[in-house]
Amino acid sequence: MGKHAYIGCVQDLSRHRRVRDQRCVSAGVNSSPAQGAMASAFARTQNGRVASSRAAQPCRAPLRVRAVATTAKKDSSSAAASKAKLTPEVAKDLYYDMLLGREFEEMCAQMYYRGKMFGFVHLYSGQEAVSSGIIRALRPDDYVCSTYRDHVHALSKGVPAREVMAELFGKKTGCCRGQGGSMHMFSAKHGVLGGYAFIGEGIPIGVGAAFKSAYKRRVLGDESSDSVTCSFFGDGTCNVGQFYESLNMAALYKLPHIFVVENNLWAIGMSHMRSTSHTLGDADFPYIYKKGPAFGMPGVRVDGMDVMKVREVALEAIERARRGDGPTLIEAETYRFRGHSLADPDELRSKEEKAAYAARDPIPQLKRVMLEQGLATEDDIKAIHDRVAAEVEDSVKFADESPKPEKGQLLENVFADPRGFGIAADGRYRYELPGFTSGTAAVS
Ligand SMILES: Cc1ncc(C[n+]2csc(CCOP(=O)(O)OP(=O)(O)O)c2C)c(N)n1
Ligand SMILES: [Mg+2]
Repeated sequence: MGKHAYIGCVQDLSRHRRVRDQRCVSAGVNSSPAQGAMASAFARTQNGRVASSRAAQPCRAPLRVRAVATTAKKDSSSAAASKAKLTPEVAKDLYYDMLLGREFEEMCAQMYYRGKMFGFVHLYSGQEAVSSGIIRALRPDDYVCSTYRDHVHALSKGVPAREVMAELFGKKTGCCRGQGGSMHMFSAKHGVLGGYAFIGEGIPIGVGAAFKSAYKRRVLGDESSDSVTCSFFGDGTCNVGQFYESLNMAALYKLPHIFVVENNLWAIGMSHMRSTSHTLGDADFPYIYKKGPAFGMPGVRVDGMDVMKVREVALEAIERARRGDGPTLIEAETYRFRGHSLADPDELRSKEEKAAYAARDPIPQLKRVMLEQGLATEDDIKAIHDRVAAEVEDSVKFADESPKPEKGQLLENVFADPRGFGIAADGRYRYELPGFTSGTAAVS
Protein backbone atom coordinates (compact mmCIF):
# COMPACT_ATOMS: atom_id res chain seq x y z
CA MET A 1 0.00 0.00 0.00
CA GLY A 2 1.58 3.27 -1.07
CA LYS A 3 1.79 6.19 1.26
CA HIS A 4 2.58 9.76 0.28
CA ALA A 5 3.30 12.37 2.87
CA TYR A 6 3.54 16.02 2.07
CA ILE A 7 3.88 17.54 5.49
CA GLY A 8 5.86 20.68 5.42
CA CYS A 9 6.17 24.22 4.19
CA VAL A 10 5.45 26.24 7.27
CA GLN A 11 6.91 29.42 5.99
CA ASP A 12 8.95 31.94 7.89
CA LEU A 13 7.06 35.14 7.33
CA SER A 14 9.02 37.46 9.54
CA ARG A 15 11.17 38.95 6.78
CA HIS A 16 8.19 39.47 4.53
CA ARG A 17 6.30 41.16 7.34
CA ARG A 18 9.23 43.41 8.25
CA VAL A 19 9.58 44.56 4.64
CA ARG A 20 5.84 45.16 4.36
CA ASP A 21 5.81 47.11 7.62
CA GLN A 22 8.68 49.29 6.46
CA ARG A 23 6.95 49.91 3.15
CA CYS A 24 3.74 50.89 4.90
CA VAL A 25 5.59 53.23 7.20
CA SER A 26 7.67 54.82 4.47
CA ALA A 27 4.67 55.23 2.21
CA GLY A 28 2.81 56.88 5.09
CA VAL A 29 0.01 54.34 4.88
CA ASN A 30 -2.45 54.67 7.73
CA SER A 31 -5.51 52.63 8.45
CA SER A 32 -8.91 54.28 8.57
CA PRO A 33 -10.20 55.30 12.03
CA ALA A 34 -12.49 52.29 12.10
CA GLN A 35 -9.74 49.92 11.05
CA GLY A 36 -7.37 51.58 13.48
CA ALA A 37 -9.76 51.04 16.37
CA MET A 38 -10.28 47.39 15.50
CA ALA A 39 -6.59 46.87 14.81
CA SER A 40 -5.56 48.35 18.10
CA ALA A 41 -8.25 46.36 19.89
CA PHE A 42 -6.80 43.28 18.26
CA ALA A 43 -3.17 44.22 18.78
CA ARG A 44 -1.80 41.58 21.09
CA THR A 45 1.25 40.87 23.08
CA GLN A 46 2.88 37.53 22.55
CA ASN A 47 1.22 35.96 25.56
CA GLY A 48 -2.19 36.75 24.19
CA ARG A 49 -3.18 39.59 26.54
CA VAL A 50 -4.95 42.69 25.30
CA ALA A 51 -2.38 45.25 24.24
CA SER A 52 -2.72 48.87 25.26
CA SER A 53 -4.08 51.28 22.66
CA ARG A 54 -0.77 53.12 22.75
CA ALA A 55 0.76 50.08 21.10
CA ALA A 56 -1.10 50.92 17.88
CA GLN A 57 1.33 51.33 14.96
CA PRO A 58 1.07 52.92 11.53
CA CYS A 59 0.29 49.59 9.88
CA ARG A 60 -2.40 47.16 10.93
CA ALA A 61 -1.62 45.40 14.14
CA PRO A 62 -1.31 41.83 12.86
CA LEU A 63 1.73 42.80 10.79
CA ARG A 64 3.69 43.46 13.92
CA VAL A 65 2.79 40.45 15.95
CA ARG A 66 5.37 37.72 16.24
CA ALA A 67 5.91 35.88 13.02
CA VAL A 68 6.24 32.12 12.72
CA ALA A 69 9.96 31.87 13.31
CA THR A 70 11.82 28.81 12.15
CA THR A 71 12.79 27.87 15.69
CA ALA A 72 9.25 28.29 16.96
CA LYS A 73 8.12 26.10 14.13
CA LYS A 74 10.60 23.41 15.03
CA ASP A 75 9.62 23.49 18.69
CA SER A 76 5.92 23.39 18.08
CA SER A 77 6.32 20.78 15.34
CA SER A 78 8.11 18.44 17.65
CA ALA A 79 5.62 19.19 20.43
CA ALA A 80 2.79 18.42 18.06
CA ALA A 81 4.57 15.30 16.81
CA SER A 82 5.05 13.97 20.30
CA LYS A 83 1.44 14.79 21.17
CA ALA A 84 0.39 13.09 17.95
CA LYS A 85 2.08 9.86 19.04
CA LEU A 86 -0.28 6.97 18.88
CA THR A 87 -1.44 5.77 22.25
CA PRO A 88 -3.87 2.85 22.37
CA GLU A 89 -6.67 5.23 23.40
CA VAL A 90 -6.04 7.70 20.59
CA ALA A 91 -5.62 4.94 18.01
CA LYS A 92 -8.85 3.23 19.05
CA ASP A 93 -10.74 6.51 19.05
CA LEU A 94 -9.52 7.38 15.55
CA TYR A 95 -10.31 3.90 14.28
CA TYR A 96 -13.76 3.98 15.85
CA ASP A 97 -14.50 7.43 14.45
CA MET A 98 -13.35 6.64 10.91
CA LEU A 99 -15.26 3.35 10.91
CA LEU A 100 -18.40 5.01 12.24
CA GLY A 101 -18.17 7.56 9.43
CA ARG A 102 -17.72 4.86 6.79
CA GLU A 103 -20.46 2.54 8.04
CA PHE A 104 -22.86 5.39 8.64
CA GLU A 105 -22.41 6.56 5.05
CA GLU A 106 -22.85 3.05 3.67
CA MET A 107 -26.13 2.86 5.57
CA CYS A 108 -27.12 6.26 4.19
CA ALA A 109 -26.71 4.93 0.66
CA GLN A 110 -29.01 2.01 1.46
CA MET A 111 -31.61 4.22 3.10
CA TYR A 112 -31.48 6.77 0.28
CA TYR A 113 -32.13 4.13 -2.35
CA ARG A 114 -34.99 2.81 -0.19
CA GLY A 115 -36.58 6.24 -0.35
CA LYS A 116 -36.05 7.19 3.28
CA MET A 117 -34.20 10.42 2.48
CA PHE A 118 -35.07 13.35 0.29
CA GLY A 119 -33.09 15.71 -1.90
CA PHE A 120 -29.40 15.28 -2.63
CA VAL A 121 -27.15 13.24 -0.40
CA HIS A 122 -23.35 13.64 -0.70
CA LEU A 123 -21.30 10.94 0.96
CA TYR A 124 -17.87 11.29 2.53
CA SER A 125 -16.53 7.74 2.15
CA GLY A 126 -12.77 7.76 1.59
CA GLN A 127 -12.18 11.12 3.27
CA GLU A 128 -12.59 9.94 6.89
CA ALA A 129 -8.96 10.49 7.89
CA VAL A 130 -9.43 14.23 7.40
CA SER A 131 -12.50 14.49 9.59
CA SER A 132 -11.18 12.18 12.31
CA GLY A 133 -7.60 13.47 12.21
CA ILE A 134 -8.68 17.07 12.64
CA ILE A 135 -11.94 17.08 14.53
CA ARG A 136 -10.94 14.44 17.10
CA ALA A 137 -7.98 16.69 17.97
CA LEU A 138 -10.35 19.55 18.86
CA ARG A 139 -11.93 20.29 22.22
CA PRO A 140 -15.69 19.99 22.71
CA ASP A 141 -15.98 23.80 22.92
CA ASP A 142 -14.22 24.31 19.57
CA TYR A 143 -16.24 24.83 16.40
CA VAL A 144 -16.54 23.09 13.08
CA CYS A 145 -18.08 24.54 9.95
CA SER A 146 -18.87 22.13 7.15
CA THR A 147 -20.14 21.82 3.59
CA TYR A 148 -22.92 19.78 2.02
CA ARG A 149 -20.69 16.69 2.65
CA ASP A 150 -21.29 17.13 6.33
CA HIS A 151 -22.64 14.00 8.05
CA VAL A 152 -19.24 12.67 9.06
CA HIS A 153 -17.96 16.02 10.32
CA ALA A 154 -21.00 16.14 12.60
CA LEU A 155 -20.37 12.60 13.84
CA SER A 156 -16.68 13.31 14.52
CA LYS A 157 -17.67 16.38 16.53
CA GLY A 158 -19.89 14.24 18.71
CA VAL A 159 -23.40 14.67 17.30
CA PRO A 160 -25.03 11.30 18.07
CA ALA A 161 -25.53 9.05 15.03
CA ARG A 162 -29.21 8.88 15.97
CA GLU A 163 -29.63 12.62 15.56
CA VAL A 164 -27.78 12.71 12.25
CA MET A 165 -29.77 9.81 10.81
CA ALA A 166 -33.07 11.23 12.06
CA GLU A 167 -32.19 14.53 10.41
CA LEU A 168 -31.56 12.69 7.15
CA PHE A 169 -34.97 11.03 7.50
CA GLY A 170 -36.54 14.47 8.05
CA LYS A 171 -37.71 13.52 11.53
CA LYS A 172 -38.47 15.70 14.52
CA THR A 173 -35.69 14.08 16.55
CA GLY A 174 -33.00 15.11 14.06
CA CYS A 175 -30.31 17.61 15.05
CA CYS A 176 -32.23 20.32 13.14
CA ARG A 177 -35.64 18.90 14.07
CA GLY A 178 -35.91 17.48 10.55
CA GLN A 179 -35.85 20.83 8.81
CA GLY A 180 -32.27 20.80 7.57
CA GLY A 181 -31.76 17.43 5.91
CA SER A 182 -28.55 16.08 4.50
CA MET A 183 -26.73 19.30 3.63
CA HIS A 184 -27.50 21.32 6.75
CA MET A 185 -26.29 19.50 9.84
CA PHE A 186 -26.20 21.91 12.75
CA SER A 187 -25.79 21.45 16.47
CA ALA A 188 -25.14 24.35 18.80
CA LYS A 189 -24.50 21.91 21.63
CA HIS A 190 -21.68 20.21 19.74
CA GLY A 191 -20.21 23.31 18.10
CA VAL A 192 -21.28 22.25 14.61
CA LEU A 193 -21.99 25.50 12.81
CA GLY A 194 -23.76 23.93 9.90
CA GLY A 195 -23.42 22.29 6.55
CA TYR A 196 -23.85 24.67 3.61
CA ALA A 197 -25.14 23.84 0.17
CA PHE A 198 -23.69 26.87 -1.54
CA ILE A 199 -20.01 26.25 -1.88
CA GLY A 200 -17.80 28.60 0.10
CA GLU A 201 -20.72 29.82 2.17
CA GLY A 202 -19.49 28.21 5.36
CA ILE A 203 -15.98 29.67 5.31
CA PRO A 204 -16.87 33.23 6.38
CA ILE A 205 -19.23 31.74 8.97
CA GLY A 206 -16.27 29.87 10.44
CA VAL A 207 -14.18 33.01 10.34
CA GLY A 208 -16.99 34.81 12.15
CA ALA A 209 -16.97 32.21 14.91
CA ALA A 210 -13.21 32.60 15.25
CA PHE A 211 -13.68 36.37 15.37
CA LYS A 212 -16.14 35.92 18.23
CA SER A 213 -13.63 33.89 20.26
CA ALA A 214 -10.87 36.43 19.60
CA TYR A 215 -13.08 39.43 20.32
CA LYS A 216 -14.26 38.00 23.63
CA ARG A 217 -10.68 37.39 24.69
CA ARG A 218 -8.87 40.39 23.30
CA VAL A 219 -11.49 43.10 23.54
CA LEU A 220 -13.80 41.94 26.32
CA GLY A 221 -10.90 40.50 28.30
CA ASP A 222 -12.34 37.02 28.76
CA GLU A 223 -9.14 34.97 29.12
CA SER A 224 -11.10 31.72 29.00
CA SER A 225 -12.24 32.41 25.44
CA ASP A 226 -9.70 30.38 23.48
CA SER A 227 -11.81 28.17 21.25
CA VAL A 228 -10.63 27.36 17.75
CA THR A 229 -12.77 27.04 14.63
CA CYS A 230 -12.09 24.72 11.68
CA SER A 231 -13.82 25.31 8.38
CA PHE A 232 -13.87 22.43 5.92
CA PHE A 233 -14.34 22.82 2.18
CA GLY A 234 -13.29 21.29 -1.13
CA ASP A 235 -10.71 22.03 -3.80
CA GLY A 236 -13.35 23.39 -6.19
CA THR A 237 -14.51 25.80 -3.52
CA CYS A 238 -11.05 27.37 -3.41
CA ASN A 239 -11.87 29.09 -6.68
CA VAL A 240 -14.73 31.00 -5.07
CA GLY A 241 -14.22 34.56 -3.83
CA GLN A 242 -15.33 33.92 -0.26
CA PHE A 243 -12.28 31.73 0.30
CA TYR A 244 -9.93 34.64 -0.46
CA GLU A 245 -11.95 37.18 1.52
CA SER A 246 -11.84 34.82 4.47
CA LEU A 247 -8.11 34.16 4.20
CA ASN A 248 -7.54 37.90 4.25
CA MET A 249 -9.79 38.60 7.21
CA ALA A 250 -8.50 35.68 9.28
CA ALA A 251 -4.86 36.67 8.68
CA LEU A 252 -5.54 40.38 9.21
CA TYR A 253 -6.97 39.79 12.67
CA LYS A 254 -4.86 36.71 13.47
CA LEU A 255 -7.99 34.72 14.12
CA PRO A 256 -8.02 31.26 15.72
CA HIS A 257 -9.27 29.68 12.53
CA ILE A 258 -8.08 26.68 10.53
CA PHE A 259 -8.91 26.44 6.84
CA VAL A 260 -9.13 22.78 5.87
CA VAL A 261 -9.22 22.09 2.14
CA GLU A 262 -10.23 18.52 1.43
CA ASN A 263 -8.61 18.21 -1.96
CA ASN A 264 -10.24 15.15 -3.49
CA LEU A 265 -9.16 16.30 -6.96
CA TRP A 266 -12.68 16.76 -8.26
CA ALA A 267 -15.46 19.32 -8.10
CA ILE A 268 -18.41 17.22 -9.31
CA GLY A 269 -17.01 16.35 -12.77
CA MET A 270 -14.43 19.12 -13.00
CA SER A 271 -10.84 18.07 -12.39
CA HIS A 272 -8.73 20.18 -10.06
CA MET A 273 -5.99 20.06 -12.71
CA ARG A 274 -8.21 21.86 -15.20
CA SER A 275 -9.86 24.41 -12.96
CA THR A 276 -7.18 25.80 -10.68
CA SER A 277 -4.26 28.01 -11.67
CA HIS A 278 -0.77 27.00 -10.62
CA THR A 279 1.24 29.00 -8.14
CA LEU A 280 4.45 30.48 -9.54
CA GLY A 281 7.10 27.86 -10.28
CA ASP A 282 4.78 24.86 -9.89
CA ALA A 283 4.22 23.22 -13.24
CA ASP A 284 3.27 19.84 -11.81
CA PHE A 285 0.26 20.56 -9.64
CA PRO A 286 -2.01 23.48 -8.62
CA TYR A 287 -1.17 23.49 -4.91
CA ILE A 288 -3.73 25.19 -2.70
CA TYR A 289 -1.70 25.28 0.51
CA LYS A 290 0.72 27.74 -1.12
CA LYS A 291 -2.02 30.36 -1.08
CA GLY A 292 -1.67 30.54 2.71
CA PRO A 293 1.68 32.35 2.81
CA ALA A 294 0.41 34.83 0.20
CA PHE A 295 -2.04 35.97 2.86
CA GLY A 296 0.47 35.79 5.70
CA MET A 297 -0.35 32.42 7.21
CA PRO A 298 1.36 29.04 7.08
CA GLY A 299 0.21 26.60 4.44
CA VAL A 300 0.60 22.87 4.97
CA ARG A 301 -0.05 19.97 2.64
CA VAL A 302 -0.70 16.62 4.21
CA ASP A 303 -1.51 13.08 3.13
CA GLY A 304 -5.22 13.08 3.89
CA MET A 305 -5.40 9.29 3.57
CA ASP A 306 -3.22 8.89 6.67
CA VAL A 307 -5.07 9.83 9.83
CA MET A 308 -1.93 10.11 11.97
CA LYS A 309 -0.30 12.57 9.61
CA VAL A 310 -3.49 14.63 9.52
CA ARG A 311 -3.65 14.56 13.31
CA GLU A 312 -0.08 15.75 13.60
CA VAL A 313 -0.67 18.72 11.32
CA ALA A 314 -3.98 19.45 13.07
CA LEU A 315 -2.44 19.49 16.55
CA GLU A 316 0.15 21.99 15.45
CA ALA A 317 -2.38 24.28 13.75
CA ILE A 318 -4.75 24.06 16.72
CA GLU A 319 -1.98 24.87 19.17
CA ARG A 320 -0.91 27.80 17.03
CA ALA A 321 -4.46 29.17 16.78
CA ARG A 322 -5.13 28.71 20.48
CA ARG A 323 -2.02 30.52 21.62
CA GLY A 324 -2.99 33.51 19.46
CA ASP A 325 -0.63 33.08 16.53
CA GLY A 326 -3.41 33.07 13.96
CA PRO A 327 -4.79 30.90 11.18
CA THR A 328 -3.34 28.02 9.17
CA LEU A 329 -4.31 26.71 5.77
CA ILE A 330 -4.24 22.91 5.57
CA GLU A 331 -4.58 21.13 2.24
CA ALA A 332 -5.36 17.46 2.77
CA GLU A 333 -4.85 15.22 -0.23
CA THR A 334 -7.82 12.87 -0.20
CA TYR A 335 -10.34 11.10 -2.40
CA ARG A 336 -14.05 10.34 -2.34
CA PHE A 337 -14.77 6.69 -2.98
CA ARG A 338 -18.22 7.36 -4.42
CA GLY A 339 -19.72 9.74 -6.94
CA HIS A 340 -20.27 13.41 -6.14
CA SER A 341 -23.72 12.63 -4.76
CA LEU A 342 -25.85 9.51 -4.68
CA ALA A 343 -27.42 10.73 -7.91
CA ASP A 344 -24.03 10.77 -9.71
CA PRO A 345 -23.16 7.67 -11.80
CA ASP A 346 -19.46 8.56 -11.33
CA GLU A 347 -18.41 7.86 -14.90
CA LEU A 348 -15.78 10.57 -15.35
CA ARG A 349 -13.03 9.43 -13.02
CA SER A 350 -10.73 6.72 -14.33
CA LYS A 351 -10.67 3.19 -12.94
CA GLU A 352 -6.92 3.50 -12.38
CA GLU A 353 -7.30 6.65 -10.31
CA LYS A 354 -10.05 5.10 -8.19
CA ALA A 355 -8.02 1.94 -7.64
CA ALA A 356 -4.90 3.88 -6.64
CA TYR A 357 -6.78 5.70 -3.90
CA ALA A 358 -8.76 2.63 -2.82
CA ALA A 359 -5.39 1.03 -2.09
CA ARG A 360 -4.68 3.89 0.32
CA ASP A 361 -7.95 3.49 2.24
CA PRO A 362 -7.22 5.09 5.62
CA ILE A 363 -9.19 2.57 7.68
CA PRO A 364 -7.29 -0.66 6.90
CA GLN A 365 -4.08 1.41 6.99
CA LEU A 366 -4.69 2.40 10.59
CA LYS A 367 -5.78 -1.09 11.54
CA ARG A 368 -2.51 -2.49 10.24
CA VAL A 369 -0.47 0.07 12.21
CA MET A 370 -2.46 -0.66 15.37
CA LEU A 371 -1.87 -4.39 15.12
CA GLU A 372 1.78 -4.02 14.13
CA GLN A 373 2.53 -1.62 16.97
CA GLY A 374 0.60 -3.60 19.55
CA LEU A 375 -1.87 -0.76 20.11
CA ALA A 376 -4.82 -3.09 19.73
CA THR A 377 -5.56 -6.77 19.42
CA GLU A 378 -7.79 -8.44 16.86
CA ASP A 379 -10.38 -8.70 19.64
CA ASP A 380 -10.21 -4.92 20.25
CA ILE A 381 -10.73 -4.28 16.56
CA LYS A 382 -13.68 -6.65 16.46
CA ALA A 383 -15.20 -4.94 19.49
CA ILE A 384 -14.97 -1.58 17.66
CA HIS A 385 -16.65 -3.08 14.59
CA ASP A 386 -19.43 -4.51 16.75
CA ARG A 387 -19.93 -1.20 18.54
CA VAL A 388 -20.11 0.72 15.26
CA ALA A 389 -22.51 -1.78 13.67
CA ALA A 390 -24.81 -1.54 16.70
CA GLU A 391 -24.68 2.26 16.69
CA VAL A 392 -25.51 2.54 13.01
CA GLU A 393 -28.30 -0.03 13.28
CA ASP A 394 -29.71 1.81 16.28
CA SER A 395 -29.60 5.14 14.43
CA VAL A 396 -31.77 3.75 11.63
CA LYS A 397 -34.28 2.21 14.02
CA PHE A 398 -34.44 5.44 15.99
CA ALA A 399 -34.87 7.57 12.85
CA ASP A 400 -37.49 5.27 11.39
CA GLU A 401 -39.58 5.18 14.57
CA SER A 402 -39.30 8.91 15.26
CA PRO A 403 -42.25 11.18 14.55
CA LYS A 404 -42.35 13.63 11.68
CA PRO A 405 -42.32 17.31 12.62
CA GLU A 406 -45.69 18.98 12.93
CA LYS A 407 -46.52 21.23 10.03
CA GLY A 408 -46.58 24.25 12.28
CA GLN A 409 -42.86 23.83 12.96
CA LEU A 410 -42.27 25.47 9.61
CA LEU A 411 -43.51 28.71 11.08
CA GLU A 412 -41.12 28.67 14.00
CA ASN A 413 -37.72 30.33 14.05
CA VAL A 414 -38.66 32.54 11.13
CA PHE A 415 -39.68 35.70 12.96
CA ALA A 416 -38.37 36.87 16.34
CA ASP A 417 -41.97 37.36 17.38
CA PRO A 418 -44.04 34.92 15.36
CA ARG A 419 -47.36 36.16 16.67
CA GLY A 420 -49.30 37.38 13.71
CA PHE A 421 -46.97 35.55 11.35
CA GLY A 422 -48.55 32.14 11.41
CA ILE A 423 -48.85 31.97 15.19
CA ALA A 424 -51.80 33.59 16.88
CA ALA A 425 -51.60 35.75 19.99
CA ASP A 426 -52.63 32.77 22.14
CA GLY A 427 -49.71 30.70 20.79
CA ARG A 428 -51.86 28.52 18.55
CA TYR A 429 -50.99 28.06 14.91
CA ARG A 430 -53.22 30.31 12.90
CA TYR A 431 -53.80 27.63 10.31
CA GLU A 432 -55.49 25.57 13.02
CA LEU A 433 -57.93 28.34 13.89
CA PRO A 434 -61.50 27.86 12.73
CA GLY A 435 -62.15 29.69 9.49
CA PHE A 436 -58.43 30.29 8.84
CA THR A 437 -58.64 29.39 5.18
CA SER A 438 -62.05 30.83 4.49
CA GLY A 439 -61.83 33.51 1.91
CA THR A 440 -58.14 32.98 1.21
CA ALA A 441 -58.39 30.47 -1.58
CA ALA A 442 -61.00 32.11 -3.71
CA VAL A 443 -60.00 31.87 -7.33
CA SER A 444 -62.33 33.47 -9.78
C1 LIG B 1 -22.04 29.01 -5.08
C2 LIG B 1 -22.23 27.65 -5.71
N1 LIG B 1 -21.87 27.47 -7.00
C3 LIG B 1 -22.01 26.26 -7.58
C4 LIG B 1 -22.53 25.21 -6.86
C5 LIG B 1 -22.69 23.84 -7.50
N2 LIG B 1 -21.74 22.89 -6.89
C6 LIG B 1 -22.17 22.01 -5.98
S1 LIG B 1 -20.92 21.04 -5.47
C7 LIG B 1 -19.82 21.80 -6.46
C8 LIG B 1 -18.38 21.33 -6.52
C9 LIG B 1 -17.61 21.58 -5.28
O1 LIG B 1 -16.43 20.83 -5.31
P1 LIG B 1 -15.43 20.80 -4.13
O2 LIG B 1 -15.35 22.14 -3.51
O3 LIG B 1 -14.16 20.24 -4.64
O4 LIG B 1 -16.09 19.84 -3.05
P2 LIG B 1 -16.33 18.26 -3.10
O5 LIG B 1 -17.69 18.04 -3.68
O6 LIG B 1 -15.28 17.65 -3.91
O7 LIG B 1 -16.31 17.82 -1.67
C10 LIG B 1 -20.42 22.79 -7.20
C11 LIG B 1 -19.73 23.64 -8.19
C12 LIG B 1 -22.92 25.45 -5.53
N3 LIG B 1 -23.41 24.49 -4.76
N4 LIG B 1 -22.74 26.67 -4.97
MG1 LIG C 1 -13.40 18.33 -4.50
